[in-house]
Amino acid sequence: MAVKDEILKIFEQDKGVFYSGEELASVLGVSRNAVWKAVRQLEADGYKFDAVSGKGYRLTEDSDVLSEFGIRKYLGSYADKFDLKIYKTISSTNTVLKEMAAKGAPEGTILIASEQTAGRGRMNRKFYSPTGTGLYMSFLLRPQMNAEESLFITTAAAVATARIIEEVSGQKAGIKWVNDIFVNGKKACGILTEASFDMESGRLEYAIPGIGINITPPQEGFPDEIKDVATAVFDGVVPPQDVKNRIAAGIIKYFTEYYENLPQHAFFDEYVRRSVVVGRDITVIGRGETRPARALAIDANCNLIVRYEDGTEDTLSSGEVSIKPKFE
Ligand code: BT5
Repeated sequence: MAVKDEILKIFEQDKGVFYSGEELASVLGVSRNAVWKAVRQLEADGYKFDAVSGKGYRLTEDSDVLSEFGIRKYLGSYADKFDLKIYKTISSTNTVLKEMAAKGAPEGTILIASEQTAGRGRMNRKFYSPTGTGLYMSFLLRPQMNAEESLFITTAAAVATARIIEEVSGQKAGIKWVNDIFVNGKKACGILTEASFDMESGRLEYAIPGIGINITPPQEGFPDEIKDVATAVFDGVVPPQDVKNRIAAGIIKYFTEYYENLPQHAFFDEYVRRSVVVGRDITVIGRGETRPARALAIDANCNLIVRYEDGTEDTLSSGEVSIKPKFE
């Protein structure tokens, strides 16, 4: 492990506690100059330190930088199950993880980034992923299940994400069928699950749910194309300490609880309860047309049941159509 990482581990374990350069140098068996250099590198990565003469350095309580140790700290007994890879910037956590999956990376590999230069939504739409204000993460799963059951991976990820957003922010987190998390009537998070199937057996080779969350608004505001639909979990509110690591860890924990017992669909009731579309007027987009409808219910397969203006009813599966709530 690099000196920088070892030092970070010590500081993360005891945020707020002072360590002198001498102490760190002797614990790690390196020179004081190496410690000083490592602290400078960490500062360049965005960590904030207080340096007090006679006491040494401490990581300030409000240092909010994504890090492996920062996340592991909240994972408890789950920590050993995962291989966490943290990036300051990446093209797309889904794209890179797909490449790793094709080369045999194991289940439990998780990529987490502070910025994506080519973040993707469904159907190759863009997912705006600016630096420093969001959290972008993807899980590699290799479940023994067929295509139908794998659709619940997205649902489970949506409920896990909504739960932790609500827990850390105190804001109601709704789910817009099928994969968006809404806060205050706007989209604060999107989820894209991609999968690969074995042609012969029809079984899943891997599935990669990718989750993108706007934690705070970008400094320059959201771009024009999405400013009317996008929001951040903390908009006009100061986020609590260490919020990115807490949210990342919370998603990992809650999602894993659901994923390990996926056939039980323990997330289902909460998925329905959090729906922001059931009972509302929507527009159904797909199958070559756009039709006004009313969302009636979500069935046990997480399909959306709608009634069109002519009174006919339809069962929509996420693969076929998307919807636009009238309040968007
Ligand atoms: C999604 O697609 O919302 C899925 C987004 C998944 C992003 C994660 S981040 C980690 C992983 N790596 C990736 O490359 N992707 C995943 P969709 O339902 O198709 O919505 C896309 C639409 O959302 C766009 O056309 C915009 O209208 C809107 N949008 C784009 N960026 C947004 C943002 N940051 N916040 C809110 N809305 C956004």
